[in-house]
Amino acid sequence: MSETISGGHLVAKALKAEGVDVIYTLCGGHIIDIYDGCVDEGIEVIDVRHEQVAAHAADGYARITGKPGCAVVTAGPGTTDAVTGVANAFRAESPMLLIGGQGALSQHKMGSLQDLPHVDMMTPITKFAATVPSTERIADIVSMAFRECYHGAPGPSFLEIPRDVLDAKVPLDKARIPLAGQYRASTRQQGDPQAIEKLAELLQRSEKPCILLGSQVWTCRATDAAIDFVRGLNVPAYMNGSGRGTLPPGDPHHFQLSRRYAFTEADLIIIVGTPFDFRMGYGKRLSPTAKVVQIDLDYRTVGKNRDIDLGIVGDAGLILSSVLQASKVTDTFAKRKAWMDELRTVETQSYDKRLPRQLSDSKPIDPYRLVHEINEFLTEDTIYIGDGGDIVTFSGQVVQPKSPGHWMDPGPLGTLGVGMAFAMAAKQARRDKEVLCLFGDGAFSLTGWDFETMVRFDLPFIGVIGNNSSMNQIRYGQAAKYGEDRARIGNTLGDIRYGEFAKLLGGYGEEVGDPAEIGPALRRARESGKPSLINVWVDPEVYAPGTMNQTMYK
Ligand SMILES: Cc1ncc(C[n+]2csc(CCOP(=O)(O)OP(=O)(O)O)c2C)c(N)n1
Repeated sequence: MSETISGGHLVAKALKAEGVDVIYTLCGGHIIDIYDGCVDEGIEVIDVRHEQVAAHAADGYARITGKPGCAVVTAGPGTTDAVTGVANAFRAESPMLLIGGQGALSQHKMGSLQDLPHVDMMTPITKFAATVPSTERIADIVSMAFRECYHGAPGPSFLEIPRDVLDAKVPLDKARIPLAGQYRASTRQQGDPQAIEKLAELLQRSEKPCILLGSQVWTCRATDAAIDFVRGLNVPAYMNGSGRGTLPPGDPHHFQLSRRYAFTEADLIIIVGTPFDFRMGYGKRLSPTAKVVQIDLDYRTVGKNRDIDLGIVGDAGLILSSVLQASKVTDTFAKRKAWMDELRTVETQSYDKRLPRQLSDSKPIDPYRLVHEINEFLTEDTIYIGDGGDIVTFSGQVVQPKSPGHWMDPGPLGTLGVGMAFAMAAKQARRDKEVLCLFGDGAFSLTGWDFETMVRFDLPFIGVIGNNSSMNQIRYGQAAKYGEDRARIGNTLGDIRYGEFAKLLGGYGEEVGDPAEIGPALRRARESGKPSLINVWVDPEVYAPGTMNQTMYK
């Protein structure tokens, strides 16, 4: 009799072929055979307290490692709980696979436990969503789902595997089992050579260029190419999303606070790997006389929401390298020195204006002081994660990651609750790194129970809560729109001592009310070697300028 294999073991073999070494999950009877397969293949199983966390962790794992992340959840409520994580990965262009259980095919539409139309639900927020129809096809369809994750800009895929399909055994020689490295090709695209020549010409003529290095610079692992580009052609660089940290703070080409000025004054604006969405004012805040060039992995993103002078579709690294090669570097350094100096002056003025707030000794603590202390505390090896509203808006202005790939935020879905999951994935994938996550108290309370998972799996990280006992970003809008006396509806939180919560769950915790204690408390958390929460009581009456400028409140 020929050797047989079950569906769950086929899933594990396909994951292994893809290089996935961990799955994030919350158990259910529909999916246990996958766990058993993971045991055989040496794939770690990290079980969390909420499926949203499992899906966010798979997203975070993909961002950190460059490999697709994988979450496995049970049918029905397990899959619906994971929807937010998949949606976040979809908007953030993060390649991950969610596998959901499903009732047995033999009981299709009979009202089995936890039966729901998962594929219909997932189709609009994935690049690929399908039911696996037979045990023999399981590993093949898993490999197909991974391939789909990398079509154009990356994104998530979803598969549901009915219980009888997953649990059945089939002869090993009847199933296609993909071999590592042999079932999908590189999708890196070089970009149209004519367009590359054209950009080189535009750069040659430009006196005041600037470049925005967006998340795809990290997705494409284009850091070196981007650095060579900006240094070789003397172009001031701004960074957003996962592109932050491409250049280290202090680098002569690293700019941040003068972005609006640069976008208004530049004669050439190159946007790399970030869409003209709300974060970019839909592209409307760029100088009307500047030449605008957009480089993106996704053809559909180029020229969306505003016209451009040149679009190039493809891999950020390959394109920036080719443009540099095609450029005749002559007197660009001398030519653009005045422009670089002009931007540096604007940058320094903004920084100096804000510095007194960053050094403020006031009590309750000014949120600017908190994010300043965090910025001072970060090392080249600290991965920084932001999860919250107003407090994270403050941090976006002040915290600068010191290395590429060391910044994680939810991305354009703006999902609260990603922080614990991203910390979990980052620490699990990179044990050599320090992980620091800044939470709003509102954001923390969405997924905070998974602090216990961090303890259980010995994943030390430094959690900082900017605690204002409110959902302040929303409260600001209510006050602005309806007046102070109606501003407290639906956004008030209890005064929770999260430092005690951390200790209760087996971690390290502290309460901080004195600004001078923030730095020492962070250092003690680092030294504890445990998952930690430093609960910092910040002034609830102070709002970030970014929050106050949001047009939806006006
Ligand atoms: C899952 C989710 N629910 C609701 C929101 C809307 N929202 C945006 S900011 C915010 C307040 C967050 O409060 P907190 O984390 O305490 O940060 P704070 O604004 O107080 O600094 C809310 C509820 C969201 N972005 N995501």
